[in-house]
Amino acid sequence: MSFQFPESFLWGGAIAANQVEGAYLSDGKGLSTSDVQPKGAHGELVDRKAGDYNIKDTAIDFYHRYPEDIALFAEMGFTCLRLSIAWSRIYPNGDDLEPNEAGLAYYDRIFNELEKHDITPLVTLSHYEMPLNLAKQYQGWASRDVIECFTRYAKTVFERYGHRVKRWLTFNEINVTLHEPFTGSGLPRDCTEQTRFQAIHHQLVASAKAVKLCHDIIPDAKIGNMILGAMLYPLTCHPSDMVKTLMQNREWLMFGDIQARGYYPSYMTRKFRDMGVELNITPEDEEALKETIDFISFSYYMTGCASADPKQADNADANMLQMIANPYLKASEWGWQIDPVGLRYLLNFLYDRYQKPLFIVENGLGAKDVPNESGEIIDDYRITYLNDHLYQVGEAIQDGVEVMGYTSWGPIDLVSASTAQLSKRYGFIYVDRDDNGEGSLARSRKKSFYWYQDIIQSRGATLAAPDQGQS
Ligand code: BGP
Repeated sequence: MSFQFPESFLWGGAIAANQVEGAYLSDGKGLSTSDVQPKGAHGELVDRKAGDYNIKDTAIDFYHRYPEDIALFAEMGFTCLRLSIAWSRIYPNGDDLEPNEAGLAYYDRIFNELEKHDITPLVTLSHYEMPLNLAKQYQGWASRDVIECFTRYAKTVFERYGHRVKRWLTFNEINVTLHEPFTGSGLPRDCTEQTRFQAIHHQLVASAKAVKLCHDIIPDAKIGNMILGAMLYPLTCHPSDMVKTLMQNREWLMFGDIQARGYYPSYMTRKFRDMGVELNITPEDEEALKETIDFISFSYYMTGCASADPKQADNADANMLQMIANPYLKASEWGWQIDPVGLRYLLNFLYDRYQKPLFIVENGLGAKDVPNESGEIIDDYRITYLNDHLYQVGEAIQDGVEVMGYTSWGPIDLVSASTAQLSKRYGFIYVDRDDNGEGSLARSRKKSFYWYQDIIQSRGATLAAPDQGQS
């Protein structure tokens, strides 16, 4: 690609506290909802008992090894690291009135380290976890009281880190409550639609209030939302498939529509009526929602199809949800359909819809990596995946889309959110640890490490034109 990405484009990777840190009870941290999901978001919930096992208790021990890991990110040339703060490190029970100083001090150390390497932090306030106490005592986001707990937490971290953290996101994949209500909102899986949408409403109000706090406390910061980009194409060009696709895409678009425009879109009136959902929206909520985000961020792993034909069942795994498989696409080992061109499509689509800057804050390939006889990981499949997606980002920029940056998911191997496997590896950096927790935790560079280093250094000029399949 002769095209170079703009100089201001941020290059890096994305991690989440509960998938890398470990140290799940250190320095006063409280239990989080992630701590009771030892098999990941798709698995069962457990009560924590002394001595029981959750791979995330240690994860990849980023809590202690962050200087080495951040140095490796810097070696690749990262200008940005997306990370999350574990809410339960700062407010162990969620409803505490005073923050936990040891938790705050930990993230000071992380930001010091990033500063040392000139890496811009992009911080998610809540990435698939909340203090467990809030889920147990308040029914998670079903309770309006949680809005205040969250805004207290957001205010604390904005005040503490605002002088050095200028890029923020509110909730990771805020639409996930539709698919995994416990992971998204601390709600049981069998909650009613009424409860689910009321919880989502509370979360949207909390998000908007955090945006306002951020604007007031850190006027030179930018804060975005974060959506699981679940783009569907019509399975056929039958008009009924078109309408079905429109309706299904609105399920995830609703979140961005509210966060970017400041009010519920009119199409939700009929949807709520059809579902029998009556939301309690106060005049204060309506006022709060008016504070809109500065940019849109999203994760992108796959696309799928929608069909009005009831015989067409969802047959492809797609992150936290399921979709109808697209016959033109191949899938990853975990069944997620790989669609680089869809990323160009989605970037254009979202920019047309919102006219706000976009940030791709997750994209990557989960794969089983097997070291060769010399102990090296030759992960050409990952290089191809990332190359082809980044190539399409370049195309979208040339289409006129304003793209702030790209943080690949899991620049270092980490614990999978959906299945809690470490063998589902995304990293440029290999971590010696298996699904049973065996291994030295030593880090090593994969072939993709050097590839990404080169891409960042050339600002995308060395991306290869996709040579087969889609272009
Ligand atoms: C997104 C989550 C991440 C991450 C990623 C990959 O949904 O925001 O936390 O884990 O997907 O998913 P998985 O880890 O299940 O492979």
